[in-house]
Amino acid sequence: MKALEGVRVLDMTHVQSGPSATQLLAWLGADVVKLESTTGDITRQQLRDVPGVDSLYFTMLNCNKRSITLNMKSERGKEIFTELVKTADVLVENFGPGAVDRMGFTWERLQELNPRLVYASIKGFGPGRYRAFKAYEVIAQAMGGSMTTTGFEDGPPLATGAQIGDSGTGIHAVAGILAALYQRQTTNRGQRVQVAMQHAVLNLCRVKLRDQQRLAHGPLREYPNKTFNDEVPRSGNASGGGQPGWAVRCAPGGPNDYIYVIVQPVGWKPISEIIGRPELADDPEWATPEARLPKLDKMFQLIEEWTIRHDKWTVLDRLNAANVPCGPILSTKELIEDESLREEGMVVTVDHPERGEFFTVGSPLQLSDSPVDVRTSPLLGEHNQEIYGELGVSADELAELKTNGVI
Ligand code: CAO
Repeated sequence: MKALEGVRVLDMTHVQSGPSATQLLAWLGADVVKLESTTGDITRQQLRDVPGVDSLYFTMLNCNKRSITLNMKSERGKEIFTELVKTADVLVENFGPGAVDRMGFTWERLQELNPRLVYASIKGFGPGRYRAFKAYEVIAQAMGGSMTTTGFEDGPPLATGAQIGDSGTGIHAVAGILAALYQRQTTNRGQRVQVAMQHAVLNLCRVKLRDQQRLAHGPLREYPNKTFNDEVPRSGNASGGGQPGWAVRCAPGGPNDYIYVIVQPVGWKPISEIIGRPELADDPEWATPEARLPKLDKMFQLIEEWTIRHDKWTVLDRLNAANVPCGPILSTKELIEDESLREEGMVVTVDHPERGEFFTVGSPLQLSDSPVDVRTSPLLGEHNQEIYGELGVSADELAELKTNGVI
C-alpha cells in the first residue's frame, strides 16, 4: 500500500510546474494519468539529447505516470473527457489562463460532472491585475521577490538555478491537493485549488519582506552592504539571517571550489583555532558576535586565508569535526556522482524503453509506510488502450479515434 493508493489523478499538466506536482503525487502512490494533446507535452521534444527519443526534460518530470492522448478540441474528445472526469479524484492543469474553460469545462461544469473532484490549477498569477498573463520560471522569480534579492549589490538582479517558480509552485500545489483530499473525507465534496507561481515564490521570499519592514528601523546590520535606501539590497552570499555566513574560496581555486561557512556564536573559538588564529577567540575586537558584526567581510577574509590552502572536502571535515556548520559548493557533476545521494535514493537510475538508463532526482519525501519506487515516464499515448478500454471503448473504435485525430 502507498499513501495515495486508490487516488486517480487526471493530469493535464505540461512543461515543469504542473508535472513536478503530479510526479510527486505519483510517487506518493496515486494513479496519475497524463492526458496529452495528440502531439504530446511540448517538453517531450524540447532540449532533446537523443534524436527521436523523449527528452530528459520530459523523462525527469513524468516518472510513474501513465499517458493517454486526447484532442480536447474535438467533440468526441470532449465526450470522452466527460467520462474520464467522472472517474477522477483530482484534475490538475497548468495551461495559460482560461484554456480549460475554453475547452468547455468550467469549474461549475466539472463540479456537475463530479462533485467529489479536486480541481487544481497552477497559473502565473492570482486573480488580480496580472491574471491573464502567461508565466515561466524566471518571470515568477522576477515578480515574486527572488531576482531583486539575488546577486551582488553592484550587479544586475539574478535568476537562481533552483526552479522555485516551477517546481517550487508544484510543491505548493501538492500541499493544496492533499489538504483538499483530506477535507473531502469529511465533506464528501471536492474543491478548487489554485496556486500562482508569483505567490509561491513570494512565500519562499518571506524573509526578505521581513527585512523590508526592518529597514524602517535602520540599516540591516547583518547584511554586508555599507549603504541602504528604502528597499532590501542584494547581499551577495550573505545569509542576512541570525547567523552570518559567506562562501569562501578553497584550493585549487576552480569555479566550484568554495565552501559556505556559518559562524555561530559558539563557532568562533573552534574556527579561530582551526584557521591558526587562536588569539582571536578572546580578543575583545573579535570575541563576540556584536564585535564581529561590523567587520564580517574581514572575518570571512581571515577564514578564507585558511580555506584557500585546503580543498573543500578537507575543509568540510575539519569544520564539521568542530561542529561548525558549512557546505561545499557541489557541482552538478559532483551531485550526480555523489555516493551518499545514491544510497539515499535521491539520485536514481531509471530504465526508459527507448533511451535506456538515465539518472533522475528521486523523491525528497520519505515516508516510512509509503516507500517510493521510481519508474520510467510513459511513451506518448502508451496507455490509450488500457485507460480507454476501462471506459468501454472497443479496439475498433480506438483505431477509428486514432484515424480521426481524436487520440
Ligand atoms: N487537446 C487540444 N488542445 C489542447 C490540449 C489537448 N489535449 N491541451 C492543451 N491544448 C490547447 C489549449 O486548449 C490551449 O489552446 P487555446 O489557447 O486555443 O485555448 C493551448 O493548447 C495551451 O495553451 P497554453 O497557453 O497553455 O500554452 P502556451 O504554450 O502558449 O503557454 C505557458 C505555455 C507555460 C506559458 C502557459 O501554459 C502558462 O502560462 N501556464 C501557467 C503557468 C505555468 O505553469 N507556467 C510554467 C511554465 S514552465 O513549467
